[in-house]
Amino acid sequence: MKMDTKELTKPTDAQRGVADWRRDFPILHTTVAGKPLVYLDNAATTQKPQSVIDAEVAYYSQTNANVHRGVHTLSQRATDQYEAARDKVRRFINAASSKEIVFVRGTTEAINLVAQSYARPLLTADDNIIISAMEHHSNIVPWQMVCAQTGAELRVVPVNDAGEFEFDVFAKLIGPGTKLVAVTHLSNALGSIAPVKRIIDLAHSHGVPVLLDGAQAISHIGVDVAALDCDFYAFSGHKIFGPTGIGALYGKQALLEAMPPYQGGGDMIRSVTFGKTEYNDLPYKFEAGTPNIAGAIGLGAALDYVTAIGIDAIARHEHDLLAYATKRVSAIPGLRIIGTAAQKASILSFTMEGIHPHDIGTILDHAGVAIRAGHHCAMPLMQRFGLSGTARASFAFYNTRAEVDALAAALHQVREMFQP
Ligand code: 7TS
Repeated sequence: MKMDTKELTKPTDAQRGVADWRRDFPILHTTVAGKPLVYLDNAATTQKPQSVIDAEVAYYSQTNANVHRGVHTLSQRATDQYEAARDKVRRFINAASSKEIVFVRGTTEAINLVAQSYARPLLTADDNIIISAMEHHSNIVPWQMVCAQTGAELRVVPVNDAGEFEFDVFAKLIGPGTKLVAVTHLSNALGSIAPVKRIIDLAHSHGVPVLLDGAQAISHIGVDVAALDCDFYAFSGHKIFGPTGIGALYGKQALLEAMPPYQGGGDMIRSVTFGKTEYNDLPYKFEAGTPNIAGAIGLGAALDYVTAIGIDAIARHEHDLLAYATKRVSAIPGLRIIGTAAQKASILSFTMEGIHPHDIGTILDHAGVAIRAGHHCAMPLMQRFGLSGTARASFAFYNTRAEVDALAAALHQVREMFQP
């Protein structure tokens, strides 16, 4: 995050490439309120490149059939494409086997699956689950539900004033009753990157598995589940330039093998009689019913797209953008950045003195600048900072310094409008 002023005015190689990347995204050339769209709400959902749109259209216009159940040509083709997409997910996160990749609706469903199939059968009233104070509601509520079902305790690792995971407190909270640690890899509200490798190593030294909520991290940080040695990793396709309604849960094979199915229905069985049902092999045991076939194929196309650019090039460009944006908005009187962790990516959350975040968001919309305002589905975190919400600009690799300038100019306008 530290760079001198000269660096901040010099275009980087990545910025020269960004013009090419932008051409791949039709929606980036649209206008809002008569102004060119400046899309800075990537943490909520990302835009889709033409190759992802084409993959879905091609599937529905040339292949559409159900998977795993037809001998006819289209069904076999659909099955091959769906399973090829699973293998793309496996490669993207470096999992050992495609049996470890379960297609789900998204991060939310992945976490609920682990809460109900892994945690619920294990937990007793003497046990606990550990999360952190910077979790999205998706990584809070499923654990509250399973704690209510079993009598287990939910323990919360605090964050410091910069929004950093307090590792020393974590080391004190983990103990013999801890059955799972579930933390976000990258906070959607602050941009803090959690010290996930240290968390996993310490948890494993206590024999405790770790789930990482990768909803945000997946499109900004290279994820290698083998190197991390995490036990579960959850992410959503729509946050990595893929379709909505599709995501993946990675789970270590031995853990998934031992877990009961999450839902019952077609595809997750090997044989059914009214007396007894035998479940299917991994990963189908966790994929009851007709899946989101087109979505999985679209996700595969999105991962191909990101791989072609390279997550390292993406991270470099976004690091530059975040540093530039941080500097530009810091010059605005009364603006306070929320989340100043040393390890940070892609997210700039802030408040402006005397101005409600929703007013900031509405005025920016009139300038064609899309940001999110509110609690970002992280109400406990907002309470930690004594706020009802923040305004949040969140970046993707297709954003530019010119767009950061548009954001800063619109924020200056906001300031002027609210000047007494
Ligand atoms: N976890 C994190 C860290 C997230 O940022 C989100 C979505 C989720 C889980 C849930 O993902 P889903 O795809 O299952 O809905 N975050 C946001 C956001 O920041 N603004 O809108 C959605």
